[in-house]
Amino acid sequence: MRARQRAGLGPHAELPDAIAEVFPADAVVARDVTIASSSWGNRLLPIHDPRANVFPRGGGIGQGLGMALGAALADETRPTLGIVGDGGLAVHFGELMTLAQERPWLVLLVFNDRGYGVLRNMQESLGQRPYGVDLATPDFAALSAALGLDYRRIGDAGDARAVLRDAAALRGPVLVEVDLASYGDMPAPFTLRSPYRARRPDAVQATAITIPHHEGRSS
Ligand SMILES: Cc1ncc(C[n+]2csc(CCOP(=O)(O)OP(=O)(O)O)c2C)c(N)n1
Ligand SMILES: [Mg+2]
Repeated sequence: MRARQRAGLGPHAELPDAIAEVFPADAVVARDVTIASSSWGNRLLPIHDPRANVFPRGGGIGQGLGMALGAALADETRPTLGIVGDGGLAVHFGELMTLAQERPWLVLLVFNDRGYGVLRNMQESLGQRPYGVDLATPDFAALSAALGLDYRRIGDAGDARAVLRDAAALRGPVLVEVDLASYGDMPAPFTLRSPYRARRPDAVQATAITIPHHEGRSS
């Protein structure tokens, strides 16, 4: 299963390998709901301690940075890794100011595909034109500089190990952008099975709706 999972990731398979190599086995990995989590973060990262595995099972985007901050502030003896998408991070951009203020040992890995990637992929897989999924995204280097945060960029699978090692060695907050425009795509775009597929007009089946007759009631 792991081999099959990896085969679908192409150059992205380098990322869980690099994380497992660079971060201590008991480092918390707090993940937002993003393609990086759904495709490999929740599936291929080895978890050695259940307390190191933080993920919002309810599926709401935006909580990742807050959870990573809490974990990093609770244990300052080792680095914490946060995995977020550009869209999920935007929901709680203000938490970046908490990161800049409290300065925990947190590597915040931001997957920047300039949009709600998983929704864009789902729309395209349904033959639709992307709608409402291409987001205005900040210049993360400039944003980090404005907040006094260290910044690093991963633009290629070959960068991943060295950049993550350098970032984790800073012993403080650092925003690491994975620039997906230059990193390269997965062999097949990642999608979730759409609950709407069955509801397309050509797939709708007539359903008899029966309204129960309340026998014996006078009204
Ligand atoms: C609060 C909330 N709003 C909307 C959604 C629907 N949703 C699921 S994934 C997603 C895209 C998130 O974008 P990003 O964080 O950039 O991750 P990407 O899919 O691009 O990897 C959205 C909007 C959600 N899960 N939770
Ligand atoms: Mg995105």
